[in-house]
Amino acid sequence: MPMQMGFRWYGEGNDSISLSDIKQIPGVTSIVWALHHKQPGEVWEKEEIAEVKKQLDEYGFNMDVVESVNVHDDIKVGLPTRDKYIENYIQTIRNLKEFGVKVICYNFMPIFDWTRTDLFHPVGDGSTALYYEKSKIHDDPKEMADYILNNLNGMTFPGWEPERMARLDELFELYRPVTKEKLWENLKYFLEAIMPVCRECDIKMAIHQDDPPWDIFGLPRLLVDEAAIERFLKMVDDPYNCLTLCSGSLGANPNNNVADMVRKHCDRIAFAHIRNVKHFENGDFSEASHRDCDGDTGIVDIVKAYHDCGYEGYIRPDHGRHLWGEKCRPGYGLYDRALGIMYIWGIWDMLDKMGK
Ligand code: DNO
Repeated sequence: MPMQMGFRWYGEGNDSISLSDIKQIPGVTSIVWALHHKQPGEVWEKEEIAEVKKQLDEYGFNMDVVESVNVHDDIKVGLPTRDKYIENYIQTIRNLKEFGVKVICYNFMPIFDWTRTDLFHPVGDGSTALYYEKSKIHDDPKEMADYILNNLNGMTFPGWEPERMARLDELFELYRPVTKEKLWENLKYFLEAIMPVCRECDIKMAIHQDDPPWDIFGLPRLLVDEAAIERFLKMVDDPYNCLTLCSGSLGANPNNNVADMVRKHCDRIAFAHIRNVKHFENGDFSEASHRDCDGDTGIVDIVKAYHDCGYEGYIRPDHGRHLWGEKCRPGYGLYDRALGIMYIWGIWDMLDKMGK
């Protein structure tokens, strides 16, 4: 069995792309989905999941991968109320099991999910891409949150819930005592509490790395490099404690060698995000097409590493550029991600043919 190709979709009425569009991209079998109206900490009810299943069934897609079931801030901060939210998370896992879900992608980033300073930066060929300007991140987090919320083309974005962004002062206050070590402890507490249920339900928890992979606005970020990944996997050494290995997040730091990480941790990677990043000397970076030479991430080497280790897990193109005037959620247009899929298949099929 080859790797299983997925495509992230934000749901009926919540995405500019239809399932029928996605069906026409070669080799996509999984829709990477979520209940995007849910706040972190809420239980995902069976009736709500069943609704999505019905939509996916119509096109013959599976719903094996959820991205994301977001973790409530009280769990990350380690408040006494965390146990209640962990109970809810466990109930969600049990409900997802009923529908055959195999992998839950999540993150443990404080307050902000992925962070960019420009959502539509000109690439130079008429397309635009997500961009990170290092010097802008020392300023006001509120300004950045406002910029992101106002530039989502009228769409929502997980991790940037307006309800949470409206409470930024309160959230920063809440995280003030949370050192990096405390955050590691809280992550361990969370995982140890849910692992027995994951085993019982045969659902892998697959953590996404911090994007960008360094502290921002004074907030600690954990999953940033090989040493952190090693620590994470050993900390809770369980086959259900896995990675969503994101080449783009890790690749924002030129010292990270993602292909080496694939070779080293292949058996603990449940889900792969493939994305290319181009670095500038001053520390800024731009997202790039999946083509190897358009960025510095080493896409061919990474896909080859997955192929060499006989990867049978889920994979998806991560962000794409915005092409041909498409109006879409930043990073999540149809065209460039479809091109990315064909590039990944191209490498994979060639390696198959060569018997490598
Ligand atoms: C960015 C995504 C992340 C990812 C979450 C997982 O586009 O890869 O936002 O979904 O961090 O919880």
